[in-house]
Order: sequence, then C-alpha cells, then structure tokens
Amino acid sequence: MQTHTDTRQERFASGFIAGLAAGILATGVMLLLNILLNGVSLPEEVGGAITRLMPASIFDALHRLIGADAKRIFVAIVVAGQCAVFGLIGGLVNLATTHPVLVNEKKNGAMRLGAGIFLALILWLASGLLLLPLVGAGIFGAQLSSGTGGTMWSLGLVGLIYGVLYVLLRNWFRIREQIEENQPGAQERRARAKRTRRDILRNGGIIVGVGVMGILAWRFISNGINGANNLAQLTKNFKRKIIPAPTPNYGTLQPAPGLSSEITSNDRFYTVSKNLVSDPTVNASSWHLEVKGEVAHPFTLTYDELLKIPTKQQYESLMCISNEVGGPYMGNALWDGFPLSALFERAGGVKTGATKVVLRAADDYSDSIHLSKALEPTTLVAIRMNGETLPQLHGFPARLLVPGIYGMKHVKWITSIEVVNYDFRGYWQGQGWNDAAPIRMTSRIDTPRTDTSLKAGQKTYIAGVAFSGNKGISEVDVSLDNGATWQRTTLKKPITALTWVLWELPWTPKEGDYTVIARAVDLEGNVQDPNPASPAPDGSSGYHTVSITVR
Ligand SMILES: Nc1nc2c(c(=O)[nH]1)N[C@H]1C(S)=C(S)[C@@H](COP(=O)(O)O)O[C@H]1N2
Ligand SMILES: [Mo]
Repeated sequence: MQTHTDTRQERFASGFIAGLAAGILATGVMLLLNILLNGVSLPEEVGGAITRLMPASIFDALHRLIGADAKRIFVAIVVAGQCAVFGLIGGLVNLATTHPVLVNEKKNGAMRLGAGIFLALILWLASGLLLLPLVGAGIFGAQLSSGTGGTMWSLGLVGLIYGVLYVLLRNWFRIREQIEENQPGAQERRARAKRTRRDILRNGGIIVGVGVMGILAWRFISNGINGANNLAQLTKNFKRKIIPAPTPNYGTLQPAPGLSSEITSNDRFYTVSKNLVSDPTVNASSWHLEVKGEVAHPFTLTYDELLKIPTKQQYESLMCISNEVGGPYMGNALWDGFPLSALFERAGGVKTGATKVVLRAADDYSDSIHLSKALEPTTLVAIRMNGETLPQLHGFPARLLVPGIYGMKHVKWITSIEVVNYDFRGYWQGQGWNDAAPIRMTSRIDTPRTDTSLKAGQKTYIAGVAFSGNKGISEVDVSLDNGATWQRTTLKKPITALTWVLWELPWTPKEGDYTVIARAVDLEGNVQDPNPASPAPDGSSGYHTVSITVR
C-alpha cells in the first residue's frame, strides 16, 4: 500500500480535530458530573480565578458592555477555551507520538489504547497538582466542596474518556485518510480540502470580528444617548441633605400597570451568585452549621436543631451591589429567621478582642460583617422566605440577612459562622468591592419604560420604587423636564424602614418629548446622589432617567 507521509501541519490538524471532538464530549461529561454528582468543574474554577484576578473596574466595564448575559457568555468562552485546549493537546500529542511504545507501526501506525490511558494519567496529574492549586482550589481541589476524593474520581473519569476517545478518533481519521490516499485524484482533493479549511477559517474570523465590532458600536451608541442628561444642572441644584427631613406624603396609589408589586414572590425574586454553572443543592439531613472561632463554647447544629430556634418575621428588601441605577437586581420579601446573636449566646458569648464575623457557604463563598453589625437585632439567619421553606436558589437551608448593606453580604447556603479578631476579606473583596458595602439610595422608574410612546391628553402614571437600605424613604420627586423642576410623588406607606417604597405620580401629558427623572430622600433627609457611578466598587449612583415621546 502506498502511503503518503503527512506533513507536520496535517498531523497536527488531524490530531487537533480528534482532540477537539474528544474534548467536547469529555467537557460535557465534566459539566454533567458537576451538576449531578458534585464532581469538579474546571471551567468554573478557572473562570472563577479569572474573575477574581480581574480588577473590579474592568469586570464592571465588561459587564456593562455585554449586559445581563455576561455570566453566561463568559462561561461559554471558558468552556470553549477548555475544548480548544483539549484540541491543542490532541494536535501536539499526534506530532510527538512516533515512538513504537505508543504507536503500532504494524497496524498502519495506529496509536495504542495504552497511549490514551497514559495521556489521561498525565492530564490528571497536571490538573490536580498544577492547575487546581494555581487557581486557588488546592491540590486536587482540597479547598472545594467537591473535596479531594470527589475531584480525583471525577477528573480521572473525564481524563479517561478524553484519552481513550482521542486515540480511537485519531486512528479512525488516519484509516480514512489512508483509504482516500489510495484512490485516484487524491492529490487534487487534498489541495482542495486545504483551501476549504483556509476559507472557513478566514470567513469565520471575519464574521466573528464584524459581529463583535457591531455589538461594541451598538453598546457605545446606546450608552452615549442614555448618558446624555443634564448632569451639570442636576449637580448644581443638588442639596446633600434636607434638614429637617421632609414629612412623607403617604397616600393610596392607583394600580399602575408595570409598577413592581410591594412583595416580590419567590419565583420572581432576582437571584445572583458567583457560581458560573450551578448553585449548591444542600441535603438537609447531612448539613451542619458550625459556630466557631472567638466564642466561649463552639458548637455545631443540625438542620432539625436549627428549626427549633424561635424565629421572628421581618420584611426586608435586597439589592445587589452590581445593580445599575434602574436595574432589576432588587426585591422585597417577608423572611422568617432568628437573630444571629442568638447563636453567640448559645456559644456562651463572644470573646473580647473579636472584631468580625465570617460566614462560609456550601459553594465555597465567604464574606464577613463587622461584629457590631452582626449583633444588630435585625441581622438574622433566615430559614423561610414569603412563608415557604427557603428556596434552593435563595440559600436553602439558611442564609444571612443584614439590612442596610448590599446583597453580597447576605450569604446563602451557610455552613459555618466564625467569630474572628482580624480583618477578614470575603470572596468579592479580593476584587476590590467595598467591604462595608452600605447601600447607596436609589429610585427606579418602573413605568413608563424608556422609549415608550404615550397618547397626548390621556391620563397615565409615572411610578416606581425607591430604596435606601435601612434608612427608609421620606420623599420621591419626579422631573419631567430633565431636572429643571421637580414634583413630589405620592408614597405608599412602606411596611418598615427596611423595605423599598412604592411611589406614583399621575400624569396627563401634552404632546412633546420628555426626559423623566426620579430622585429620593431618606428619613434622615439625605438626598440621593445625582453623580453617576457604575456599580464597582461601591455600588451605583446617579438618577434613573427615561425618555418618553407623547403624540
Ligand atoms: N453562598 C453564596 N451566597 C451569596 C452569593 C454567592 O455567590 N454565594 N451571592 C451574593 C450576592 S452578590 C447577592 S446580590 C445575594 C443575592 O441573593 P438572592 O439570590 O437571594 O437574591 O446573595 C449573596 N449571597
Ligand atoms: Mo450581589
């Protein structure tokens, strides 16, 4: 049989394709094992390390540029990256394996299955001893909730699938190529195939490039339009504080379509977590809550013991520190929980010198709050939300509630509570996010939405929500003329000072183009900050603005 000797380029290309195909399947299995059996997910660990290393400002800018889907797009890129690395390994291995121990020359140069298993072993060691420690997950994921054992077997299985599949595919490609070689016209077909490969690469590159440029241009233009409000005038008329604070203008609101409901149902409540692929599903029967550190008598609770602690009900609204002005990451619920301080009493008290309380979670998330904040009577360990057992997405079996500071500190899926005497920094603080994280007052126009067309002479309502954390709301004003004049809106008397406030202004507009702006004042008289700031590192500020056309 006349065999054509492959060029190095061709050997790499066929090895790459075999590696890529095997890698896509192995990656799929890895993600499935992660979701179903708590196996390790390398894309999540690598992706997590990248987001942690990224300065908060860049993270934030990317988030704004790409929008709400940033997390999904990022995961897709990292997953694709992993598949590409598998392809690359396949290509390099095919270049390097000529040794008779790995390749059986008698069988047309077929790679031995043992070579695939050997490759799996090398990959297993490299990811367990190099990659995982490098991304901060410890040797074989010792720091992860999947643990060393879970990481070892899941990585091993995924590696084996890759190694064996790679060898089979690579050999299959080779046999096919050899059969084709021996048919007439092989030279021509090879040349044509090479041209096609080049064309696909070039055209694909152009399409991706144009697409990316298009998205960037579109975001740039739309950001520019939204950002063009009369800021100089707003800041000039801005009084930081009104003394005495205005007396709230409570009244009955008309049902305005589009206005948020005062209580957000569990299935409509926003969810945010660091977890790129899946959130933890905690098994209540094996779950424990450790209370430890600078306390007299550390102890551990089971879920049944936790349920026996007397609870109280508390309405509280939550807002994510990544929420843009006017953004969706806000909600209000009725929670059942017990004061965090009850756990310290049970532990025989906090030792002198303690300064902070560290919360750790089943997804390896952590954050801390100052001891004084931890001892406030409204700081709760919550176990129910709107009358239901805490839903999995919102932190089952237990989460923290700390009114006045951002959602970031409301640690979900808590596994341990440690009192410490040093300045602990949590998961997001490594990126530069504010550690104290007090909520910056905000108001959102729920209706009408931007670019709505309204009919002249027809009565409608401008309505929305305002939130200050734990300082209440005394006044919300609306401007219809880009900040030149303001009108007071009617407030729905809020449930407590820890919740958001619904507001409304009836409006029968004349024909014209309007720039509608809202601003709030809290019960201490502090006025919402008009200076626009993006969420990183302290939370967003500025006034929500919508453009309305009336015809
Ligand atoms: N364990 C854990 N707790 C967490 C997070 C997380 O990633 N892991 N994310 C925090 C962030 S950034 C926010 S805004 C809130 C969101 O809570 P929700 O999903 O119930 O709205 O949870 C916080 N608690
Ligand atoms: Mo958040």
